[in-house]
Amino acid sequence: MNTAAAMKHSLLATLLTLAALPAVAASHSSTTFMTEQDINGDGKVSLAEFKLGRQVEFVRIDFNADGQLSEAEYLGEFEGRLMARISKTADPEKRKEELQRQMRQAKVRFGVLDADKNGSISLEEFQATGLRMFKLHDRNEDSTVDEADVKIAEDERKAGKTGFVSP
Ligand SMILES: [Ca+2]
Ligand SMILES: [Ca+2]
Ligand SMILES: [Ca+2]
Repeated sequence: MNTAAAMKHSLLATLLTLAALPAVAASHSSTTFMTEQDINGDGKVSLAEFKLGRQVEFVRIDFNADGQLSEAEYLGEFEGRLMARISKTADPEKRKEELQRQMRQAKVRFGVLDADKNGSISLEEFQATGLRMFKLHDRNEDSTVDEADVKIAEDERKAGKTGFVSP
């Protein structure tokens, strides 16, 4: 193991003790987002907490520990989770279709995350996309996603407004 990898592994060990791994991409529902990203269990998600969760996820996907997510690493990680999820689908034809469809979408997502189009996702690129998602949920812009933001979203929905994220 080289020094960078060794350092990364000790970082990973530290992060793993701090955080449960967010298993899925940031959700479009603020309530789900809060449940999934609330690492310390205080019922809200601070920006620092969210960034830490993203970093843990990045480190987990960065299999060869070079600080970049290659397309193979990104798609491979996604495929692993996808296979576990769709293994419940009994029909092999449907399973295959779903796999192909989801993998196409994952490839598109990789292209979006790789903002500078150099063929890999840096931590900065990974965090930038996460930050955009965080800001969508943090409606009152106090750098925390909590009940207050869900309340605003609910009020908006009652008023007939629909948005990219839901309560
Ligand atoms: Ca890598
Ligand atoms: Ca890039
Ligand atoms: Ca907020």
